[in-house]
Amino acid sequence: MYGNDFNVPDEVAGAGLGAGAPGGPSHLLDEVAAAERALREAGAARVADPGVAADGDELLRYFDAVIEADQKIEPRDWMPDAYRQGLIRQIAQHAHSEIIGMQPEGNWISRAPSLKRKAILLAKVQDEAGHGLYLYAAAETLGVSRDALVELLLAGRQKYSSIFNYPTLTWADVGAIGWLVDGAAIVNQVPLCRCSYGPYARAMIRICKEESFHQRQGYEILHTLAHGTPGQKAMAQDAVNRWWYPSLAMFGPPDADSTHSQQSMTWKIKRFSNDELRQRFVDMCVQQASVLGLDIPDPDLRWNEQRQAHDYTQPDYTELMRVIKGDGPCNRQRAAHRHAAHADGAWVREAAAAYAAKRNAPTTKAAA
Ligand code: BYC
Repeated sequence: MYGNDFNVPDEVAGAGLGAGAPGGPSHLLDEVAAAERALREAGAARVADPGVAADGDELLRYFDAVIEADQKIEPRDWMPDAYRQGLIRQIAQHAHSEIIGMQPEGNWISRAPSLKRKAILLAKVQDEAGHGLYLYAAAETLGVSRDALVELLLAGRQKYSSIFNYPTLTWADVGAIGWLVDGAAIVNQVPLCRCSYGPYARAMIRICKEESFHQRQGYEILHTLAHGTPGQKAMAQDAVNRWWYPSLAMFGPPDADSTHSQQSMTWKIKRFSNDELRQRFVDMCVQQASVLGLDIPDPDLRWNEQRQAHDYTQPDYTELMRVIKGDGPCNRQRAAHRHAAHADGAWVREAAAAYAAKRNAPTTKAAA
């Protein structure tokens, strides 16, 4: 079991965070493990290569056959330019999200309520930096440099997830981010472990294993607060009230307005639509919230027997678009902080480059 630093009460296990419970991280980790096995098997069984002399049509047929057979496209393989550019777009946005995503929680490292909480949060935020690095590395296999992607982020020409443009006002927000934001991230990212592009799929397997720990730490913070004083419980509820709809919006616009979903699903980059994943997330959270003793702030949330899923209120997609375009509560603050951190880190990049150059320089033999 990943990231379990406290004894999971029986009712929590039953609510989806315990081993194998449907929709919970352990269950999702089973999906990650299955994706990892499938990835190895796909590597061992390649569709017959058309050879170096193949022309455009043959190459496209080969590409389509690899996707059809659920095998992986690797950096050495020919791929349509739109597939390459689409992947660069998504992987870069994903990497930027991990890096910008360090800010809201980083805000609480120096104010965590105990040394243990501080150590856990520090490790978690550090993990997010690691995820960013795996993803930039995956993007680099498509022929774009990490420096170029970082420049595009700094210039505001590439996006990052809308969710990180909301403020963390109290310690309970750290719990709500772990439970809801990392929970949404897991639901969205587990299917990406089966993405048709090998380097992205491999990065996602490692990321999902770590995200499962992140969700648990958030859930445990909220569980503790919700079972503490009335003031602590109110603080936890307030955080859930503020993070619920932005978390639903993380899955993107509704399917009818999603520009990339159809092509992305044909190419098996995305495996499920935005709305399908959003529904899966809602269904997962309902039972977990009841164990926490916290309410999901949606008066219209109810089980629909016919659909075998919960009906729920959609997030405000006009707000999502506004936040994506740069007008969320914290967009300017996040961009300013990233610019400052990038400038502050210039000497580290220079020192690392100088050290690498020195190590790579041909050694000159000392004169006899
Ligand atoms: N925020 O056609 P659509 C984390 C954009 S990191 C901003 O449906 P697609 C974590 C979309 O990019 C979580 N932009 O797009 C880190 C597109 O714009 P462009 C990040 C959004 O790609 C630290 C346009 O709207 N996760 O969990 O098919 C600490 C139309 O959308 C958003 C990932 O990046 C949004 N919420 O589907 C804690 C996962 N939604 O590019 C936690 C990988 C949509 O045409 N990415 N847009 O200018 C994906 O799965 C997909 O890219 C999305 C969107 C589901 C996000």
